[in-house]
Amino acid sequence: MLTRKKYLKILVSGPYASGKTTFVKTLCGKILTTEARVSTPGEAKIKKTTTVAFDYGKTSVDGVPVYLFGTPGQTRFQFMWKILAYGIHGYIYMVDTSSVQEVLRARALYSYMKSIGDYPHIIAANKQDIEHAVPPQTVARLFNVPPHYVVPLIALRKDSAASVLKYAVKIIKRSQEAELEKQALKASD
Ligand SMILES: Nc1nc2c(ncn2[C@@H]2O[C@H](COP(=O)(O)OP(=O)(O)OP(=O)(O)O)[C@@H](O)[C@H]2O)c(=O)[nH]1
Ligand SMILES: [Mg+2]
Repeated sequence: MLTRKKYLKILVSGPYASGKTTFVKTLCGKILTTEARVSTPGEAKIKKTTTVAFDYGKTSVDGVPVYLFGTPGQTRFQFMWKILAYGIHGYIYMVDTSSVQEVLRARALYSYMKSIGDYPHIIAANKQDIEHAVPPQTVARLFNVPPHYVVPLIALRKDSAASVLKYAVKIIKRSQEAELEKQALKASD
């Protein structure tokens, strides 16, 4: 049975190099990371290190402690997503919007994320500071989701990261309230 939580566990998932670790770091400062050198030549061209297990950071939103878990992005570590999803209240799906190709790559993995469980979530259209970044409304269209699912993000900036997290918490809380209401109605039948 769902009860009101005193904390929130939120997963930050998404493809390789979409900005998951950056997001957790920007919000939480000092975090636990498991970065290792990228060994795949193609991927090493993009950046030198990658998350191999998870990122972990703690912050709070309106006094509620929030535990953030960032997934690895490389497909060979994808099995970690299910493990990290244990006990989550919702997730933020990170998309690199620097090109349409990246957005389409993210779309395929989004189906995988949804197959893990039907959790409340939002899609973060990251790297909006890059010239000609794909706008959030186009991401929503390509992902075939309502526009309010997708929010703009520059994970390098604290104010932007904080407002995306705040929005995610709002969506999660709203979904929890709706679930509690449903349970209360059932109990009164
Ligand atoms: N311009 C720009 N670059 C960003 C932004 N967020 C992240 N980056 C860059 O994108 C690259 C990948 O960032 P990471 O945070 O390592 O991405 P990740 O999703 O954790 O990567 P993996 O764990 O390897 O899947 C880094 O070079 C970041 O500096 C952003 O908002 N704008
Ligand atoms: Mg990472």
